[in-house]
Amino acid sequence: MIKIIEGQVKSKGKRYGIVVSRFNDFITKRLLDGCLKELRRCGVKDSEVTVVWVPGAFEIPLVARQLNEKKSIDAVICLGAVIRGETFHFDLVARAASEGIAQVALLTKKPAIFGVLTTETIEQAYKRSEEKGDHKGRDAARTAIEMVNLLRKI
Ligand code: INI
Repeated sequence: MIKIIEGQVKSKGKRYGIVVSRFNDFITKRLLDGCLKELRRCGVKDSEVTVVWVPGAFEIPLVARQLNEKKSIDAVICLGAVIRGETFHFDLVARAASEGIAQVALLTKKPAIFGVLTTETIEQAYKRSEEKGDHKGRDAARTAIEMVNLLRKI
C-alpha cells in the first residue's frame, strides 16, 4: 500500500510573514494585493499576517530568515520584481534573491516561498500579476499554505 501525502490549500490558525520589495513597487504592490486576497480566501486572518517592506529583492533573504526564525511565523512569502532592463545587475539580483530564499527554507526548515518575478520587460511583469489571469502573488500564497500543511504531515 502506497502512502500518499499532500497538503491542503486551506489555513486554520497558521501565521505568515510576507517580505515585499519596494523596488518596482508598481508591480510588487500588485503581487502583495493578490497574495493578501488569496490568503484571506484560504482562511488566513489579517491578524495572522505580518508584512515587511524591504528596499529591493536583494534584501529579501535576510529579512525572510529573521521572520522564519520566529516561533510565531509558520512560513514566509517573498515578493519582488526583478526586471532585466539594460544592466548586468539583473542577473546578480535575481540570483541572490532566488538562491537566498532557497537557503532560508533549508536553514529554518520552514517554507520560504519564491514569489519574485524575474522578467525581461515591464509588460511581462504586468502579465504575471493580473487579477483575472496569471498572478504570481496569488500562487505564492497558495504554495505557502500547501507547504505548511504538507510539512505538518511528514
Ligand atoms: N531590485 C529589485 O528588486 N528589482 C530590480 O529589478 C533591481 N534592479 O534591476 O536593479 C533591484 N535592484 C536593487 C537591489 O535589489 C538592492 O536593493 C540594491 O542593490 C541595494 O542592495
